[in-house]
Amino acid sequence: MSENETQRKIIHVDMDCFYAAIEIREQPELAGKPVAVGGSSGRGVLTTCNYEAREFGCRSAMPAFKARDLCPDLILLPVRFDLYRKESARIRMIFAQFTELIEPLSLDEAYLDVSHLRSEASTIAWEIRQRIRIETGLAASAGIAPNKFIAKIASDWRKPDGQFEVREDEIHDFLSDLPVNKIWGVGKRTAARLHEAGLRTCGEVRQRSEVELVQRFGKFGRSLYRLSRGIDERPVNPNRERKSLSNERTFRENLTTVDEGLVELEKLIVELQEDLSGRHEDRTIRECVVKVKFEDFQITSAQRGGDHVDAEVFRELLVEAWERGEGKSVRLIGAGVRFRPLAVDGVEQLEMF
Ligand code: TTP
Ligand code: MG
Repeated sequence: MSENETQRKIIHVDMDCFYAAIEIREQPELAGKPVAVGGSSGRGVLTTCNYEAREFGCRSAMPAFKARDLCPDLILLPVRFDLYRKESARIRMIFAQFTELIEPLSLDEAYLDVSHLRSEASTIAWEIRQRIRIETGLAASAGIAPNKFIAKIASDWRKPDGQFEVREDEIHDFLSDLPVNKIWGVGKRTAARLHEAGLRTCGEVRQRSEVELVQRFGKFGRSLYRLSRGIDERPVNPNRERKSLSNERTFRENLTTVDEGLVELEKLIVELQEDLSGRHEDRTIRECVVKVKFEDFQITSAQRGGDHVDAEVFRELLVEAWERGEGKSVRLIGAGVRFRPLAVDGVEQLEMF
């Protein structure tokens, strides 16, 4: 970094076992016991569990029956999203007392840019966590670093109820042994491809040239090259909120019949459901969308209002989009959902407190 470039101070705050912590605060007699939230509705998986339950091996996204096998005394509570949204809004109001540059990632997580403040970033992080504890009774952890990528990883380092700072000159060592699946943008599928290429840690990725990474991983190779060196210039973007979630696939050979398309669509729906059950259960679906790209690169999409992933609706949308091609073959199919905005009810409800 050149001397006239000021170093950024980014904090990533992540609440500890968020839904479970709120439920335990509401029912203090549960403190110290293994508690999980979820399981009763939907596909019967935990949204989260407290650290007592984690000692038994219980985890987010685990089927409830399996969690009960691991921990027979587990107390399993129903999900109360309205309550969690309210708490999330309170926490965001606390962030706003420190900086306007807040980028929420989910109900319990946000990036804060505090570069413009005079105090040490770690002191600010500590104060934010104190305020959260005093005003909500909940524990938060924080990561402090010169960029978003490192700050987010660092917030996991001293969980629960802790914080960890990585300074510019510590980034290299911090990343050396970091598993590739922690790299921003690397999901299960990319991680598998990295493993196939013999790349398990950021340190190993660093040993490959940018050219090689781009050859193997396309455009994402360039990100890999940079992120594995801890270079991440993404700004903290206060208006960013995920508006949609989708999966798409480009086929090696174009598909010529809609029946082939429907087979591929089924796989995309399964992936979409997997992704949704991971991190987006707090979001309300507004619309289902199917995208089709034809042999001549013309793109069309068909959508319909709905509040869940309904396979039948997706199939109808695919047929609708497909027919617009009037016999053209298909290069790509995508399936996704659009969400309702998150923040609105949160901020407005806060007036009640
Ligand atoms: P996380 O921050 O991933 O988890 P957590 O806050 O429960 O625990 P940690 O102390 O490790 O941060 O997610 C925040 C909330 O999002 C979590 O309380 C419940 C919800 N969630 C799901 O609904 N499904 C999931 O698979 C995950 C990971 C989280
Ligand atoms: Mg959390």
